[in-house]
Amino acid sequence: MLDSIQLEDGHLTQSQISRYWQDGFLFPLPALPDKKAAAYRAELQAIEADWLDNGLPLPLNTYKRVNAHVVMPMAYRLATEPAVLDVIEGILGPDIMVYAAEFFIKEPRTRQIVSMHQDLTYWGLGAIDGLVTAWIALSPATPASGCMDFVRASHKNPILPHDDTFDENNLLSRGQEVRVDVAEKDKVAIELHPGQMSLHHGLTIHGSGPNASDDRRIAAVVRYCRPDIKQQLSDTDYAALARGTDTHGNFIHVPPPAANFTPESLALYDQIRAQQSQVMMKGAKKTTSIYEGTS
Ligand SMILES: O=C(O)CCC(=O)C(=O)O
Repeated sequence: MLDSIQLEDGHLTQSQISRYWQDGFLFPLPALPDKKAAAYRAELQAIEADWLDNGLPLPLNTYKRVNAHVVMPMAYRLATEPAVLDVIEGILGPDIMVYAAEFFIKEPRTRQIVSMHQDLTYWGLGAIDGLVTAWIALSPATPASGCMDFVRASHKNPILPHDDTFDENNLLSRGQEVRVDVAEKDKVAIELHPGQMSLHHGLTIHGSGPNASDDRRIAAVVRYCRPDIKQQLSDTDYAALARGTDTHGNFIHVPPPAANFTPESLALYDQIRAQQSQVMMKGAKKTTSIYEGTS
């Protein structure tokens, strides 16, 4: 694994920003000190222990995998970590919203994968530059544990055709796979230490293999956007203002949850779920939900 790219006063330099726009990704970047990454992992695991059978309306996995920041304060806190936002500013500018925060978890020695895809395919936001994903490692991400693979400069493509596989071992809602054969030599393995992160553009082709290691592979995945981007397939969408101002009004603002799974936050979660699954499932060949089969 590589040492983190050196930031300048916590911010990306001009040449690092150029590299992001050239490659469609950038890594490994510092996100959290080791101790903080371990503390977030412990906090997540405490929620897993406390809430697995605690009468939640939906399976706990669902809340972890989609829009965790709406119902879990630690996910909101992680998504708005100042050191991460300082880096994101170099890509998006001073006004930053959290569009989504999700935990992508692969248990030890399991077969779950993520097929090669472009994130923006089903989000109804268009083929935009105003969204970037930070993939923050909370455990080691290596080829053995199923780290992500990126295809360099693939973000220069438009949204490409995808096929829905609905494969049960796929962590994506529709098992969507880009209709392009990606050669092994074109995959860049995104190895990260706990506390490091990668950034990727919403059109970058990426995926990941199974976790053959003895540890869990845990990532906090945060999608940041500029307030001027707009949902194109429905009247509303939701995002949390993390830094700066929103003078556009394109999003209903998500507040930080007061505690884990409060009745208010669960109600908001359902509202967002209804809107986003309607957008995401437009054109699906088989009925499913972005909140089903997620783990
Ligand atoms: O965690 C993974 O393996 C894939 C995550 C992913 O597809 C994403 O962050 O966009």
